[in-house]
Amino acid sequence: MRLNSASVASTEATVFPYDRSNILPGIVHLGVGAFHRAHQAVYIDQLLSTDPSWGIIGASLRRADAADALNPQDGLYTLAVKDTAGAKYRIVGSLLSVIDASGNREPLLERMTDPAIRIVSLTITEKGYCLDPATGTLDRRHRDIVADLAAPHEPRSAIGIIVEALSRRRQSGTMPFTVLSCDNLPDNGQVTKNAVVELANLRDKALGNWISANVTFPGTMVDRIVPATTEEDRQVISRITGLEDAAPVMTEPFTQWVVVDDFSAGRPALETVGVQIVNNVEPFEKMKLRMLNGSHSTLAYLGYLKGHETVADAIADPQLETLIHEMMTNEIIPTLDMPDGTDLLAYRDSLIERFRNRALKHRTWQIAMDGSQKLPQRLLNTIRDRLAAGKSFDHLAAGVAGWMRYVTGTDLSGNPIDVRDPLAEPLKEIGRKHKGDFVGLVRSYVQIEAIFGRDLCRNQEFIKGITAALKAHFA
Ligand code: CS2
Repeated sequence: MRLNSASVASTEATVFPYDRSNILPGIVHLGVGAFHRAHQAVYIDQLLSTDPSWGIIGASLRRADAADALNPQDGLYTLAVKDTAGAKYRIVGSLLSVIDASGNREPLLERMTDPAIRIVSLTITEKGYCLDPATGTLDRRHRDIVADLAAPHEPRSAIGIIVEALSRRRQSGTMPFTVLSCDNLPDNGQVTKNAVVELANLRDKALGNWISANVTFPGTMVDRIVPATTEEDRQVISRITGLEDAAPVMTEPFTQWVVVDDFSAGRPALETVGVQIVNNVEPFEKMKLRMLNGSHSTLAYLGYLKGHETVADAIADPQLETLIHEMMTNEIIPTLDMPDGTDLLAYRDSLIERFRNRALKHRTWQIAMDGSQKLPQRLLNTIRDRLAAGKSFDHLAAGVAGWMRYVTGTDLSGNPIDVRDPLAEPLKEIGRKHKGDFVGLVRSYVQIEAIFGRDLCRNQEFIKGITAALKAHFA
């Protein structure tokens, strides 16, 4: 039997504790992938019994699969929380439906102009923002942005969709929604604001000014490890709950959401369900991106190349464990400036424990994706700080060297790697050209300004460090 509003009564799993017929939509969420369903949607699920006005309407922008899987289930899905001690299953009810906007944006735009919608949140991954990764500003030459300027009422990019929806709200005299980025970008609120205002300005200065003055973009730090769901997970979860679920998600017990309190159109009482509401999210964001994501990417590239399929396998490799431990302790922590009371050594230890979670099959290949978009905030900015302080960065350099070796597109035995990255082709081309020549490889890669900026390509200390790491790990 398929999971849906009628069948849910028969499951053994824990079920959302409210009457769904009372729930009203208050949030539109762009990008209803596994991360959103295991993070924000779960926090909202926990508060709907006290405030039913914040139901979520999801939207998928690129593919129809989320809508196809979730709508026949009335938006319901199973959340499986797993660690080595066991698993807990819960049916989440906060996602009311999913708009398939992959072909036609109009139904989504109409929903976004509904005054009941007071928050538009996003998990569209780094590349979804159409930024220059090195500077974090809108890439005006991005083909989706070019298309959005040519046809602003039929936007392609998420940024274009937000601008168009805000423009319609302005025209109809409807108060704007808050734009809530939940992606792993440094300064995600401000970066999203800059991109939205810049695109709006290119359309119409008055619109840009209005957005700038009236729309808020709270910064957030989001954290929960959520591997992609596999067919096997789907089968196991359906068997356990007794209901066939085409869109379950699997995650770890840990979850964290830190949000700046800046919602112009009101917000749910997030603090009642464990969200940390702060005035300044920047230190938390930096801590998480550098410590967790920086380690994750390093484990992904070096781990993949050493033949480790999952993060748990990679961290069980004593050499990699030592590298990650030392990288965090000696090279990352000294670059962080945290509010009093933050114990960074305890944070480090908890991250290593989370990486060890064998119940999650988090593939190194999955994390290795889109490295060109991730490297600056995860590793390169930390290296910049180390260089400026005249300090060593050997372990961080190993992560960058791992990325360079990985994106050549051939593994250490000469087999092809399925590199998924917006820059995959040029990256592999450079790899082919400089096969076996580490010096040439580094010199060519660092010229990619979108990743390395204008500074690192000229920094001899940096180039020397990365070349030495490539030799040390791969010669
Ligand atoms: C991972 C993140 O796929 C990746 O790049 O590093 O998705 C990571 O699992 C989350 O940021 C954890 O909060």
